[in-house]
Amino acid sequence: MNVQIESLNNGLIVSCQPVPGGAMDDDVYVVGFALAALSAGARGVRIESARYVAAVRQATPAPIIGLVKRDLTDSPVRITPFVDDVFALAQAGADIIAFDATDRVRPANVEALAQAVRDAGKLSMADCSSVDDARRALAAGVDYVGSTMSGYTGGPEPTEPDIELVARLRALTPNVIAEGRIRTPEQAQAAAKAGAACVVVGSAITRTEHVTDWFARALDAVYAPVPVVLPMVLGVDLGGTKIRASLVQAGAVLDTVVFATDRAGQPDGWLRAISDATLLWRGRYARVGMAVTGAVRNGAWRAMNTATLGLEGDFPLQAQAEAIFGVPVTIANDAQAAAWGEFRASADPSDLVFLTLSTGLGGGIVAQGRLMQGLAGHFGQMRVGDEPLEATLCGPWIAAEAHRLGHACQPKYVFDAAIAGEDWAMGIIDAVSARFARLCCDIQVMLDPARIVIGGGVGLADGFIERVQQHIARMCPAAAPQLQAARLGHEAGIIGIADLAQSDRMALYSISRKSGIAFTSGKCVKTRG
Ligand code: ADP
Ligand code: BMX
Repeated sequence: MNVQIESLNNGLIVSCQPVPGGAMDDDVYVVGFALAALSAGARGVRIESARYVAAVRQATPAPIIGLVKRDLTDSPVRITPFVDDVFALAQAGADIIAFDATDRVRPANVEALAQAVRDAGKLSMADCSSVDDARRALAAGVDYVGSTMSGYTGGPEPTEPDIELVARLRALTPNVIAEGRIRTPEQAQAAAKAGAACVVVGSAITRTEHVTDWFARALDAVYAPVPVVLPMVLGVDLGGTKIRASLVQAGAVLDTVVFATDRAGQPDGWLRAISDATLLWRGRYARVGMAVTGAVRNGAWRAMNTATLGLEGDFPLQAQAEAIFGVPVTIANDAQAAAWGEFRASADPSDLVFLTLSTGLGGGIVAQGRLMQGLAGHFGQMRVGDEPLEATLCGPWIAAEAHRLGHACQPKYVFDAAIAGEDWAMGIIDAVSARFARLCCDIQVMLDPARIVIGGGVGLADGFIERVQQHIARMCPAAAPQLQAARLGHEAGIIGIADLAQSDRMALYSISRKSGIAFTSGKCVKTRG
């Protein structure tokens, strides 16, 4: 018999989703959590995967919200991305089928998923990140809208639930499910008062690793000696010209190697070269952070411009790096990592944009204390005619232009010649500075950051920022950005990615099963040969 739309109303739903690959990722625990929750007053359960839905369905007639989570390389959408997933969940016995309803690149659109749920004779729940998502989903005929995806479509995860979104969804429909970061009875009450028809609680009830982590951190703060000694991180900054690897602890660089990127090579070779160059540090670091030129999404890495680095297609960087280094690996775009490094290194909490002028032209944005991820900040990919902006705004263009004028030399010597007053070189540097100034002015009117921080081999070259400032003063006096050289210099990316890796505690769980290494609050213990 199909459940009625009212069956979940005015109640608690417990999401029983074990940490993937964790110790509780098994039928017996999922069914146990579901039955325990239902026996204590939950009105329904939210269950991931057709296998677990089928197992729970055998054990109880209570309403089940089913979903499937997938990590796709060509889409950030994770929750029930395919129409076939809908049918599998329906077949397994789900009453309500949840799917991601965000407006992102996706294999199946919201209309097709909503229709598939109807075809299967089930109710649908659209997991939304915003009011616009919900509006579109309701137009597609979904039964419930949830606040599930709020805070998960870019930037670091917030810690608080998005009660305001719940209230805004309630203005659209009474069928609102509050979900996401609800950890206390008081937060659940706030969601209900904001108008949620029912409230989903997950991690706080069924993710032992998360709850243990909250308590362990709280106790660490009391028991650990102050200052807390943070474990070392191997930070890597892989650019189109050079690779820098450093041992980093608490924001301080302890040791560094720098070597040329083999531009004719491929990712496996670059990873091997990094591993070889840092072999002596093995055993000293507990995590690895890799900042790489190119776009980073869901553990995969892809070049935006193969002229900057000749990487073809998607490369599963996180998994491959974890296999090589044997510790959890956090990955990010190089300029975004540098933006974060600069943000953390300064006491100023206002918004900043970081620009690296190097082999390519990269950028990162920190807004309201959050690093924007995905493609955000890829200013070098903005089009000028058919070409990306970075085609004429990067180190290799300076070298090519010098060559064209009969001076075969590296950008550094073009800068030296410009300082020495040679016309040909002054012309080149002036053209680059003017283009860069225009970009800074455009960024200022788009994002109005408190400062634009500049890094990269060319960005930090002698006299470059001063020349850019001269152009800005002429070009856009009313919207002149505040320019600063990166205070961390060429280490901004390394320090930024080390900090991101340091705080990426959840990465610990992702490889604990695969590697046979169990991690307990920063220490690591080998559990099998
Ligand atoms: P990556 O792109 O690998 O991160 P860099 O930030 O060092 O590496 O940028 C490389 C580009 O910067 C190259 O085109 C290089 O010639 C240029 N470059 C490096 N050092 C200088 C310098 N002191 N002055 C001008 N250009 C430089
Ligand atoms: C390119 C792009 C960005 C990167 C920027 C700076 C690729 C391979 N890279 O715009 O992701 O941030 O270059 O990279 O498409 P770098 O190598 O110059 O430091």
